[in-house]
Amino acid sequence: MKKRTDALKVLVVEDSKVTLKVLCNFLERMDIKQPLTAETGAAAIEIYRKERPDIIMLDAQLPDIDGFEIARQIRSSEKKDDWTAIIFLTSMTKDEDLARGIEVGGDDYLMKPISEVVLHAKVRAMRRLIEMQRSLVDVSHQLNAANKELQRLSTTDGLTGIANRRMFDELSLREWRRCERMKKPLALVMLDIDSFKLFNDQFGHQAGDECLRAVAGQVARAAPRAADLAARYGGEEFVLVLGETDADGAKWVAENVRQHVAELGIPHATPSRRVTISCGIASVEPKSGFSLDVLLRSADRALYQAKVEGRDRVVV
Ligand code: GH3
Ligand code: MG
Ligand code: MG
Ligand code: MG
Ligand code: MG
Repeated sequence: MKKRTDALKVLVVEDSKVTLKVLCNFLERMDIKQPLTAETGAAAIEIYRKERPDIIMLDAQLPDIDGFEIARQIRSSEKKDDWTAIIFLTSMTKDEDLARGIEVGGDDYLMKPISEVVLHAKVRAMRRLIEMQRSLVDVSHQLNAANKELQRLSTTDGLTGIANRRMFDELSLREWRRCERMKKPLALVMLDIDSFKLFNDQFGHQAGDECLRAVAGQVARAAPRAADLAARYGGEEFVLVLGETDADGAKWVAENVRQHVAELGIPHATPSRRVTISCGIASVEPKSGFSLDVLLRSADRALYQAKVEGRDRVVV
């Protein structure tokens, strides 16, 4: 990306060697060192592609491609944030020629012979526009970066770094619809840390936060496919969205997470002496009469059942 203070790169396109020399001398006397030059339309387009000059001084009448056509080609090939100032230099003096020059994408239209004073003034005016355009591009890049960061912040859980509830709401619905189209089952796994209130009471809130981060890491490991999602559902509860997965597949995944969490070996004041999780599973092939909400409630009921049955287990 060009910086606002970068020197101007100017391309002069002119088939008369004498005029070309004069124009280059004018430019050099206003501190535009070694302007690029082209004596044909084909050469002009090639240099434009390679060098992306800030300004093109463009003779309208050239031996091969005419200047208006060159301007049209440049304008149609410019990408977003790309802009080259085009100043026509021509001996065509009719108002209609000027209008056509602007119409095809020219920014200014000067009639020959051109005085050094006028050329310098016009380049200065164009420099002002170029600097404005560069600042706009800067601002738009900053806005894009800020937007991306906002997007990340609004979809990520600050404590654990995994997706938050909002992201879950959005992506689970998308996945539900995708599975509906594919006629494949969608599974939800609700995971909840066992006796976590006691953990906080015993070891403090900060240790509780550490524990949440460690468990979140194991939950995230269980969602490696693009269609999977691991999210913090709230408090010490997590959820896995597993596309194209039936209850057996989800059970296998949940069993793995349950074991990995136990293997973290985080000490706890429970009978098992370590932090464990309980999981509830529900899976269904999305169709009318069912909804994501129903599936979620069903997974929640299974989780409640896992708690009732003694915790540290998976219930479908
Ligand atoms: P159960 O086995 O039935 O799930 O019991 P529990 O104690 O885990 O469940 P309960 O809902 O009674 O308590 C959840 C606890 O999780 C209470 C709350 O303080 C704690 N908690 C929720 N969010 C956070 C957090 O961000 N950090 C910490 N340290 N604790 C949290
Ligand atoms: Mg000419
Ligand atoms: Mg609870
Ligand atoms: Mg709990
Ligand atoms: Mg809970």
